Amino acid sequence: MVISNKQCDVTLRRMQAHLEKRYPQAIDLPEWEGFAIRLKETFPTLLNELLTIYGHHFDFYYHLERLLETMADAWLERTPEWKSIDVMREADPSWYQSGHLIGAMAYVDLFADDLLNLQAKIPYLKELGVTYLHLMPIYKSPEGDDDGGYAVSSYREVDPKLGTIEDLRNTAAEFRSQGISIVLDFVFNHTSDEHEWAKKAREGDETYQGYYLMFDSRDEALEYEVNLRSIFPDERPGSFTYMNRLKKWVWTTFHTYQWDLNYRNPEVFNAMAEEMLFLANVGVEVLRMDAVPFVWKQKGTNCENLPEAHTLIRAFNAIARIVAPSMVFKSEAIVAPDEIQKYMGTDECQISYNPLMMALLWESLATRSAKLLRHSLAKRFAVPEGCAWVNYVRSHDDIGWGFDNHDALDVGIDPHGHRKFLTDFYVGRHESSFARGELFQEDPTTGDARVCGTTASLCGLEKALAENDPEEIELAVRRILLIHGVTFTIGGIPLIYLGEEIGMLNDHSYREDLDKEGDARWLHRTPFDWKKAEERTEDDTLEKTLHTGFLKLVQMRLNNAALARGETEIVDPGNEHVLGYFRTTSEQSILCLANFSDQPQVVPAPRLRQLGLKKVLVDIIAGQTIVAAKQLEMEPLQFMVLLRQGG
Ligand code: OTU
Repeated sequence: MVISNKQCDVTLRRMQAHLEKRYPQAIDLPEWEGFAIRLKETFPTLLNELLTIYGHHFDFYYHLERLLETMADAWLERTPEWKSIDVMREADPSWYQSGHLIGAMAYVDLFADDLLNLQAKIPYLKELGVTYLHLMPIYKSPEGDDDGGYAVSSYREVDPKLGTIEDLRNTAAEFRSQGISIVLDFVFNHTSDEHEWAKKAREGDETYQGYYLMFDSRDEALEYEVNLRSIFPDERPGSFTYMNRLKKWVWTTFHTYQWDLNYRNPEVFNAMAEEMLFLANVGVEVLRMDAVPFVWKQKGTNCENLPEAHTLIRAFNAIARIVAPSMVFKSEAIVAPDEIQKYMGTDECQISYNPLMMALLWESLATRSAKLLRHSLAKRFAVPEGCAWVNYVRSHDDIGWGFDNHDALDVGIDPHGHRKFLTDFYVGRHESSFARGELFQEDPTTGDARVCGTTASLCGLEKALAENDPEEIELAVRRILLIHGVTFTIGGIPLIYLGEEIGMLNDHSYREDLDKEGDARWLHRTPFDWKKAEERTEDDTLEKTLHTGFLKLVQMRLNNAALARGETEIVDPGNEHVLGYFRTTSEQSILCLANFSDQPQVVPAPRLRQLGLKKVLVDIIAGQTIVAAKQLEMEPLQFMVLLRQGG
């Protein structure tokens, strides 16, 4: 539905008049003007997005009015400090691109026991240069199995084991004052089956049943299910769960206790907007939009990445820009490469995980070749204006081999066989493997499988230590630093999964825990080993080598404008084992080279010359001046950051 500018103005005036009448005291506030200006600017976008989805509802304007009340309420509750940060960010809306962000993620309980203790870990994080901290879901959730917190029972209550909502507010404020932005999840595709809404729905309340997607018969559910992909096939095939007391089939894309929300219902959108703004007011600066591809369902499609999913996110984004402009969205779309970037935009998600590069960094380590990585990045690394990648190698989730089939075919790789090879490689079933990972959700019908394990274990450290092989230990350490070398320098926000910097290994104890044993992702969700972290300060320890390597990457990023915010250009260094890219600003040009082979490699000098480089270069990683007369020699798994002498 399209609306004329005039109709839009009329609606805006109606809404403004409504708010002014409802909040007579607010319009006298000196800061009201700021809110009113943002409302005026962004209202047309918000209205059009909502009309696209809900325009056919007879009570559309009733819901719109309720939404604006929610927005005004949330803005009024926002603290003066956050309102001032809003003003600051409005003047510098792409602050997340400035290059100062260095990300880390952790489970509060595994890293620090609880929120209060987390504040005591600030010095450790600051030492590592962290300025962005993603706390894995800290919300109230069912006892026992709760999908690592992704089954949310209340967005306004903290898991009592971690603290209270007040503790969370204080923690966010403390981190903010120390220069660290807090990132929290907006798990908006589903709630847990213990959320108040779900409980009421189960008791037969039809209003709340309308919050979810429930079908009376298996056949009705099947009409959708025939086109759906099973996300956790090990747990249960398909996407529906039978509620025998209700005699209904509930849509549960993920686990049986995670009920998908029904966004066709405008009340659901409004209710979730309220929850989102509540989180904004707690002090969130980056909101991680969980499971974005799944939020809209349409019969006859696979119910992933539908245009309406984008419309919904843009509507949420417009609301955030009006009420809490200091908060930006991070998209979590672990989908086909063609789809990932569609979620990026200053009016949608300003930043996004980069799962393609993540998967291909592992692919390159396994094959010892940068062929597919280079080809895919050259095609797909560029992001829309005002957007940034979040570059990571591991997260709390599994690794899926999400490269594009055509990209693989372009470089002579059979995509299907290659995926199988990669899975075999990382679960240690392949003879050339250095990795110790585990299988996740092998789907016997499609043959798809994913992989779990910590960075260090997948890079070969676990195996090398077990075999007490110093050479292999050295190579494993190099692999860890090589792939992080890329995430820190290629452009975007690097994200450390805390523990990587000290080489934490897999934790097999999850198998003895009934709530976890079916989910191999717990293999790499290990309690942070503070004793091991202490070892970083002792000479000749592995921890020190790794940690120092990370500190070097942090320093390099902070000290080189081109690495922090230059343009990225992927180049062909004339050796298929080596990934090469320039980072360039008007003042500086840097060439990064990553050798994925565990053998020495050379980059031919003529190729370097062709790329405009001189014979003498400075590698700021090794701290060495290099003369590349005939060729540039690279050690096994070496990462180089090359500067020209004299700038
Ligand atoms: C996300 O992941 C979270 O990261 C997971 O930890 C949760 O279990 C899940 O949502 C449910 O909340 O399928 O294997 O494209 O790939 O949302 C992990 C997005 C997942 C999905 C992603 C999902």
